[in-house]
Amino acid sequence: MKIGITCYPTYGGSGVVATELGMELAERGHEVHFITYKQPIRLNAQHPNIHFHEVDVSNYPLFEYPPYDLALATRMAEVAELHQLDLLHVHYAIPHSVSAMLARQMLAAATPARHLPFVTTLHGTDITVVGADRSYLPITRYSIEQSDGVTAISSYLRDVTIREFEINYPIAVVPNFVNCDLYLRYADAKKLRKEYASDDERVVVHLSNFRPVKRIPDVIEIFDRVQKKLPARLLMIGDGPDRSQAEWLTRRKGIQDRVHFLGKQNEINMKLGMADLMLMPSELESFGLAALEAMACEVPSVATNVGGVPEVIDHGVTGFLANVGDVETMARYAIGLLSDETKLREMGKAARRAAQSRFCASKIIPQYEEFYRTVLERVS
Ligand code: GMT
Repeated sequence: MKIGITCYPTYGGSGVVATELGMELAERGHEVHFITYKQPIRLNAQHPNIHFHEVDVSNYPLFEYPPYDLALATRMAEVAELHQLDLLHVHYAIPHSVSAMLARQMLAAATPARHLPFVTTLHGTDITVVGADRSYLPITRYSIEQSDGVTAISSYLRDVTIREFEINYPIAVVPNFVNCDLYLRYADAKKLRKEYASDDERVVVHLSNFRPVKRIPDVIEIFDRVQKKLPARLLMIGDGPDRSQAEWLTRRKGIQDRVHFLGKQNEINMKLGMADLMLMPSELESFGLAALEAMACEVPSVATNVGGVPEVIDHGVTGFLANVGDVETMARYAIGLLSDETKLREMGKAARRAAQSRFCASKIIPQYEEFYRTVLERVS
């Protein structure tokens, strides 16, 4: 198949999922065209089946708000025409599904027999935060209903979308996935580990885009309690608006030497593969991709019992869940686990088994391929 993929290329899990999906599809012989305003961060564009088309947004002074969605629609139609795409797959509804809808209409106007189907994958904040804003809700709902196929990354998100948006349209659940051959325990990562921690210290990790929904101060609060009980370091991977507040908090607590703000990183698999525990105390997660990536690396998570997280983490088996803001309980779980090597490694192994049996790319990519085939059959 020839597939056009659009996502937010720089921030957030939806862009990561879209990029990994494109690379996996390319590996399986499909021709994949990324249509985005920047090259996606995790994209290895060297593969012969992968093509990248940049969306150029004109910045004429009259445009206080440059119309990105229109530029995107135009580029989608151009690329679809030039490369005879079979379908578009957009990740994150706003504004990508609206642009795809316009591209489909433009192509049909030029060639009435041409119906370029588009699939929309809902990731979370496009529904729970952005879509719930009255100014975006009607157009989001419309573009979801106009899609030729809709998927959500968890049952939680599917149910919320149907309930809150009153959508009368089938939404398939295709969960997020991880490349289990790449994300695994790195026994030889001792050298990398030594860059941050000595042999007697535990390595705790947090990975996100440092937005308020991630509750970054809670990560610091939990770690502060942990490091009072046992020798440990915290790796903060990623960047975003709440990073400086967190840096300030670590200084105020006098733990700045134990907390490493690494910023945006490549080779996340290596960093996770040498860690002991993941902290994910988010206000909301429709899925929690960071926890899944950690699980594949035999790293259990202490996380919040929200949204789709219980679909990923089995409380007491592959990690621990607590209520939002309950840093005491989360610290207690973290300390209990980090001070018991046998339990920590057992839980890590259970986490990897769960990732392998339910969320490996090799299991999920065929579901997307099947979904595309169904859509194409329906519209042909
Ligand atoms: O919260 C983020 O990291 C950004 C956001 C996005 O759409 O890029 O993440 C959402 O999609 C991820 C990938 O599917 C999920 O793993 C996250 O749980 C989800 N975030 C929220 O629901 C807050």
